[in-house]
Amino acid sequence: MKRLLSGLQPSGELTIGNYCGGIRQFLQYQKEYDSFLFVPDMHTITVPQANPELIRERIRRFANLYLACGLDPQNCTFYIQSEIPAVNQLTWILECHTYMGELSRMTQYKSKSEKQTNVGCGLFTYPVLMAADIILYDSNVVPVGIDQKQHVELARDIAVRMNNRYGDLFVVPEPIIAKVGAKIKDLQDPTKKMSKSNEDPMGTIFLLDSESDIKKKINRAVTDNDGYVAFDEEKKPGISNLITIYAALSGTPMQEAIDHFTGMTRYGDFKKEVLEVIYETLRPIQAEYQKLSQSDYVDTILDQGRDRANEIASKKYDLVRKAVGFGR
Ligand code: ATP
Ligand code: LTN
Repeated sequence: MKRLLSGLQPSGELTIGNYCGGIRQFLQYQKEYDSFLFVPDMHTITVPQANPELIRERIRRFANLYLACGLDPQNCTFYIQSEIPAVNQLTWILECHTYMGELSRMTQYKSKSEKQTNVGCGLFTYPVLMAADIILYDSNVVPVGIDQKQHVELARDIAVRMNNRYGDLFVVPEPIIAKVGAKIKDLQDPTKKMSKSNEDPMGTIFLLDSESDIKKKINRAVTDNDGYVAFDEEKKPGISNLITIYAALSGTPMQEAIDHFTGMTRYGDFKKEVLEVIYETLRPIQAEYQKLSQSDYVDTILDQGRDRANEIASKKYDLVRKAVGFGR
């Protein structure tokens, strides 16, 4: 069975952008593959984090939320990245086979480093850690939003390079990008990606937002003064984003969603339908989350996941270690 792997870093609270581009895709594919989902906690400290306790709380919240969203623990190896020592060990070897030029071209590095004064080396080498996450388990496919595609392509290049140099060590992974909802935009600035670490919470809908907050955010979502609904990402980015959210969350094909809304003249009515779909998606997730967060069920699942992941990861690392000439 082919292997699928993905992760969402606990650098903020999960958003409907994460759900559309990352989680939803994972759920769709989890039964067709030997699926691995993990919480990349080590990626979180690539930018300064004020409070270690908050990271720990989020790791737990993320894990419970994945389960609440429908991650099937019977079908999926679910673990926390920092509990797998081989990922660090492999990262070092891969760093020595990755070029400065390659990492300098990563657009996420460029945009995130611009926002800081003292940029940590980890932000620069982050894509190598991500490559290690992927190729350590011989992952065939990696479902991600469009912003992570470049990183998965780098993982491919590194895998090919290592294979050419040392023989067939790794499976060469492929990204899977959602057809609809691969880049949900910020509600206040629909030219920008909706992101869990944006400063303005009005632009972002979080999976655990209350219905009254969601209503406020959708009602205040930036549109335009044209007075008609149509899909045009250049000229009507706000409206187009809301149509995309509707299509992605309801599972309606994009063209059908566009036809359904095109020509409506009352933005209030249009937004009401979008709002309903968001409520319908989040209600069962939030209810399940409340139940899960009152129990320790997640720990049992994460313990099992850690054990299986470690077994696979340590074997692979051992092969790589020998191939590069380490040890006696
Ligand atoms: P950060 O702000 O910390 O960079 P983020 O919200 O952009 O976080 P990531 O942790 O980088 O999210 O991404 C987790 C997954 O969710 C990735 O697969 C990513 O491509 C996807 N994703 C993130 N934001 C969106 C979005 N707005 N639309 C669609 N997919 C998204
Ligand atoms: N960098 C990713 C999270 C991530 C990931 C991975 C995703 C870390 N390692 C391996 C897929 C496969 C992000 O979403 N910010």
